[in-house]
Amino acid sequence: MTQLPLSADLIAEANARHAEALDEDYDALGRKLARTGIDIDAVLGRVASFSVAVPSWGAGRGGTRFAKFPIPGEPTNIHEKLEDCAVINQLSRVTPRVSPHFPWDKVSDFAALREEAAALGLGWDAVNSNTFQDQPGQAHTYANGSLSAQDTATRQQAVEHNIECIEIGQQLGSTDLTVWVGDGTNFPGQQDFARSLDRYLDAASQVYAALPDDWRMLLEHKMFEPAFYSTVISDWGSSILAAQELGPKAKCLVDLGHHAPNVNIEQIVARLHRFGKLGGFHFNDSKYGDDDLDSGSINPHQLFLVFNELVEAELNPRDGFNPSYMIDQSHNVTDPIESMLSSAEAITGCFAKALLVDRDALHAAQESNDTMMAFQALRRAYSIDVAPILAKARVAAGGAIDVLEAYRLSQYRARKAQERRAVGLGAGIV
Ligand code: PSV
Ligand code: MN
Repeated sequence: MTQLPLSADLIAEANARHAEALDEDYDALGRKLARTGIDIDAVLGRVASFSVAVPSWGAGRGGTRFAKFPIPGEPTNIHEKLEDCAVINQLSRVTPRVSPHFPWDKVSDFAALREEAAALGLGWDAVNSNTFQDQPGQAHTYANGSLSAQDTATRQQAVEHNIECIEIGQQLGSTDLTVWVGDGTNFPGQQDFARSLDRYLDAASQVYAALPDDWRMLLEHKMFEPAFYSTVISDWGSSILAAQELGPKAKCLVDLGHHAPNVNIEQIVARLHRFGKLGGFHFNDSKYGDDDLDSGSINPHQLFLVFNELVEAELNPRDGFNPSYMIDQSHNVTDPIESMLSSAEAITGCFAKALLVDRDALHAAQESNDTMMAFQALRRAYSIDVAPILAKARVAAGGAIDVLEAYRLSQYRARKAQERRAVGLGAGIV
């Protein structure tokens, strides 16, 4: 029996106030799209089956290296985080899976945790290992690296932690392990570039060997932070080379914030797909670096162009194309539930716009070197307001027409502020 956190009546009452306007907007958009041969109900069907996972750690207020400003009612453990994720999914109906991070989300009984999530209408996405931080009582420090560390015992510890994550994931019903290491250097000469990569590959292959048959290992690259001179898996090139060396179950995961400024991320998506190595996506946005700002808040056009490539990839699948989509943001100044509701809408909206691209027109213009018409094929789709399609999909699944309005009406956070213990001050993480 699922027991969702918010009152269904409250959502229905809020929806009732917007239903007539939504029908009008949807019908008007349907007529507009029909003029170009697009069946709005077919697009609605595609949008209804789209989903993106939310990160357990995104349910808390993140922070920067300098500070964290907790809010009353913030979750303090995985149980409370699950409850918040259930709110996001109940309203948006597009985030039915949670991606856990270990050891942050460790509990003594994972079978019970799986049931707890199911009762909230949630499943599990990729499990994330953490060898970028030391834990209390840990035998070997990751200060000088983890999977690439010079010290054999440290590497072994990192391998064992990743294998433990796989075992936990099996109990939860996950099929992906996402591996991001903070390994790298802050000084020229600090480490030998080739030898540290060799050590990483050797250790990663031990983790790979422990993957069950139907599992994937998603390698997440990042060019800087916490290491600021070099990182071991710095870019999509290092990532795909490592994934190719490890084997078919190893794929690359693209986090939108993990690139040099102005890098053409949509082209990276196309390249990774071309070689059957695109395994997953972490959505966020940035202005300067790995800012972990809300998806689509700074550069929504880039998000659209990424989805344009993802839809192209879907139409030309290679190696069972099935990328894992996840939000990976840090919410420093907003209620994380509101940020993830807003981001889920931005992400789904870009997917919907990408579906509206007239692919025949785009491809014909590309083939005839008609630059302007190729660009216009994208521009036309990008400029369409797809909000009525998104809202219709949500309502049909029991969600809210206006997700933020319904969330605020529910007073969920204020209620949680009465029930939950306060989060302490300190520096942020993520
Ligand atoms: C690293 O910056 C990252 O994007 C990885 O996905 C981590 O697992 C996540 O942030 C949380 O710290
Ligand atoms: Mn990430």
